[in-house]
Amino acid sequence: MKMKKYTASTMVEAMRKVREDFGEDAVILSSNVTKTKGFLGLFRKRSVEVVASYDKTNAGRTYESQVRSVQPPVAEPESVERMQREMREIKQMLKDIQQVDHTFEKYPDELLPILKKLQTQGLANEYIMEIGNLVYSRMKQDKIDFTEEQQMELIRAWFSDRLGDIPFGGISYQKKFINVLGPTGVGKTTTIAKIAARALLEEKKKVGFITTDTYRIAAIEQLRTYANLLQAPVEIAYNEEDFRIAIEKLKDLDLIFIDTAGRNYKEAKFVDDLSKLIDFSLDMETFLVLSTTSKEQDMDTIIRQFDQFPIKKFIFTKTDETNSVGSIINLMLKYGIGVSYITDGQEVPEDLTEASLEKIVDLLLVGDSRA
Ligand SMILES: Nc1nc2c(ncn2[C@@H]2O[C@H](COP(=O)(O)OP(=O)(O)O)[C@@H](O)[C@H]2O)c(=O)[nH]1
Ligand SMILES: [Mg+2]
Repeated sequence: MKMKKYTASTMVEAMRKVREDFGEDAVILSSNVTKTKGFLGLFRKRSVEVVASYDKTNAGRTYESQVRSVQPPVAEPESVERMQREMREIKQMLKDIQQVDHTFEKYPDELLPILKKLQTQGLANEYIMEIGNLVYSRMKQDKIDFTEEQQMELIRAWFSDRLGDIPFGGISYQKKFINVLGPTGVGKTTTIAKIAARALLEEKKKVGFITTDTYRIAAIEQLRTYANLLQAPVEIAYNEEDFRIAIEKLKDLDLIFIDTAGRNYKEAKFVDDLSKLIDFSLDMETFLVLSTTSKEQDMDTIIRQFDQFPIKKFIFTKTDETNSVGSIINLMLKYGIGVSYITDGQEVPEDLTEASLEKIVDLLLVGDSRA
């Protein structure tokens, strides 16, 4: 097929040139009218550009039908819409493909369910990869596919290894004061009521409470209600002086639980107030209460805000309200701080479990710390 471009000042002239070369069998491939720039819109020149060819298969057809046959199809509004929609779909598909999670693609299929479960639980990817590498390398070494049970055994071994040096377990009963700190509404008051009830019922200890949470009447009443059930005394400390008097009053008890205010501890001022009010030099164990329903990043911020206090262990609450408890492991490994209790409900004292490595791992793998 021969092809040639013609330029002329009019279409008639352009077509005359085409016919000269190709005769009546010429095929017009495209035609275009352009205007050259003039001066103030005057003296503008028109220029016609025609691309024509000669194709034997079209020989004998009329000029008009040939022109029509090579014109690009006129896009109907409907088909423009369809094309736009298809373009959008293709773009979305490309995006989706780029976002496919390639994290676990190096592992065999039978490992994926457990790795994905750990990911859903919010365990940090670096730990999931360590676990994946461990199990996969053992599979390659033994040249077998591991059953779920065999995988679990290795995964538990990984946790024992990594969490082996971290302390677990409840109050020691070696210290007279038990102090709970933490943000608003995480379950501090409920949790000390649970721990105190256990100490009284199971260990036959004489218990009492001091509350420094004097910002809301309801908070004092809440603690009083629990204390009354246990027939335990409650002292209210509005300031440092009150706190000293309360200690004196309760000095004959075995265990004194200190409830603190739920304040927004992202503000450093509240952390300072706390350090003035409570005498941390006492014979005291201090626990930081965090709710597993919080975002890990927020928990992390709180932990750093409280780093001036001697946090012995964490207490993690509300595991009944979430399926992602990977943050417990992430934070323990990050700060090297262990867990004393986990709580999974509002019932006092039932919904409290003394933490151990096995129970935490059960909570993560089986979804139940009481398994
Ligand atoms: N679902 C659930 N709710 C809890 C748990 N612990 C405490 N709560 C509830 O959380 C709310 C706040 O508890 P509270 O002890 O007053 O928190 P505080 O402000 O930290 O003292 C109350 O409604 C408690 O009953 C738990 O483990 N699970
Ligand atoms: Mg409270």
